[in-house]
Amino acid sequence: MNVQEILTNLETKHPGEKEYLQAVHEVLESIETIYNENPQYEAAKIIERLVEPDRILTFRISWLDDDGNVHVNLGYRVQFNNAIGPYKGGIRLHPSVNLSILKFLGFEQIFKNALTTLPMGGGKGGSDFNPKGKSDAEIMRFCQAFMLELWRVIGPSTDVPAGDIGTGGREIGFMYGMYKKLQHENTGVLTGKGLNWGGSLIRPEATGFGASYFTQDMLKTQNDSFKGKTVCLSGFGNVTWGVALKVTELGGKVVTISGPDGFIYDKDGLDEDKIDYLLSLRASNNDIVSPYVDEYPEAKFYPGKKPWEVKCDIAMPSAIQNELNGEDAAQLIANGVKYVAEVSNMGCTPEAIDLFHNNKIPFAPGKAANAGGVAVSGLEMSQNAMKINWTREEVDAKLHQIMASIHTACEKYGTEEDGYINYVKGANIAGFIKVADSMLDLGVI
Ligand code: 2IT
Repeated sequence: MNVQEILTNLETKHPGEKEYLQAVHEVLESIETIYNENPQYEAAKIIERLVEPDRILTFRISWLDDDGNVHVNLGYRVQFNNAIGPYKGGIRLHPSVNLSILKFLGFEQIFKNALTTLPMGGGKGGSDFNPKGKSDAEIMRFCQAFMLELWRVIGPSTDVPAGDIGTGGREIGFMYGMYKKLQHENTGVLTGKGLNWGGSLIRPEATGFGASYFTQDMLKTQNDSFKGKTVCLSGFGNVTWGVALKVTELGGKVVTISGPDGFIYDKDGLDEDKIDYLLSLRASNNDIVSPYVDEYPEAKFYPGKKPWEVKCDIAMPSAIQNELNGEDAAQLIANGVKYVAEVSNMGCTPEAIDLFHNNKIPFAPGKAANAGGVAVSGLEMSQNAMKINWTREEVDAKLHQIMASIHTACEKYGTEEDGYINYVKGANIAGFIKVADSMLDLGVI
């Protein structure tokens, strides 16, 4: 079957799973030529096997709130592909979570993890539970109930979950505590753990730091740097915090952050104090960004709006999938944007990506730019397995080197005749070849 027929079949088999179909479509479009040139892939039905998860676990989670009321949520673990290593990927806790979203995230994770150079397969999990506004005790009861089901299918060499939207250090702690109790072991089966109990230095900042290093490499291809550049970010969680920290250190000026309630424009740019404040804002657990202007009255809050209307040199969407659409891209381009790097997974719609490509604006897809998070998760697994801890400098140097190698892979497979680097194509082809060739080696399983 050719790529188009496979896609049509998939649309018939999984109608309505729009995020999943969007993610598959993007990858298959990039690899079509390679696939057609290598008949061994078609003979082994590599794509047909790669686009369906190895298995999906769905379960019910029942938990009690502080008033004694019973709540019921849905839980999932999508074990997508383990050709190059144990399933690896985060747990998303957000009311929008459904199977389509977790399948898209799990599918993306296969290629992202392959790009890190570390031995990790792809997976993702989560629940439609909304952690916002919940007490610590409610979060704990939910996380324990979640792990009471999940523990059966995970293990340090089988499937290693981590954080994602709504799952941070606190949630990982409650989940890991319950896993250890059930399994009687200390093998570090989750990553993003606290430093005192098996975590790695730099893991909280890793996604943002990695994305900044990657963007810096992208700028270097144009003999450019972050110095003096105006940068628009979205989101205000861990990922945005890490990007803000590193971009500011590298000489960029971060002028926007955002939440579900709107965006903040701070013309003076974020500084160390403001970046620290981001963390406390996040810790308040209210999911609103507007209190920033109470603390820093010179900044402006734009309710219900996205930051992409602000003039900037570099846009780095860092919140959630499809947060930057065709209209936003057109506005950014009209305002003279020079570079775009997705820090969120699939942060840009296909229409937005087409516009960046057609205007020859260097555009980094999430699976390349945000791979630093899972890369340092992989380094946490290594440290746990060796029962040692690396220093901050050691982890940061390894992260830096991994991001540079991802950039080199994108350049190798994505450079077009006119010299423009199509990072989407480069990342998808590099990730696909590694996984597809591994699947060939491993036989039909
Ligand atoms: O999207 C991602 O790469 C993550 N949420 C991190 C996954 C991980 O296993 O650290």
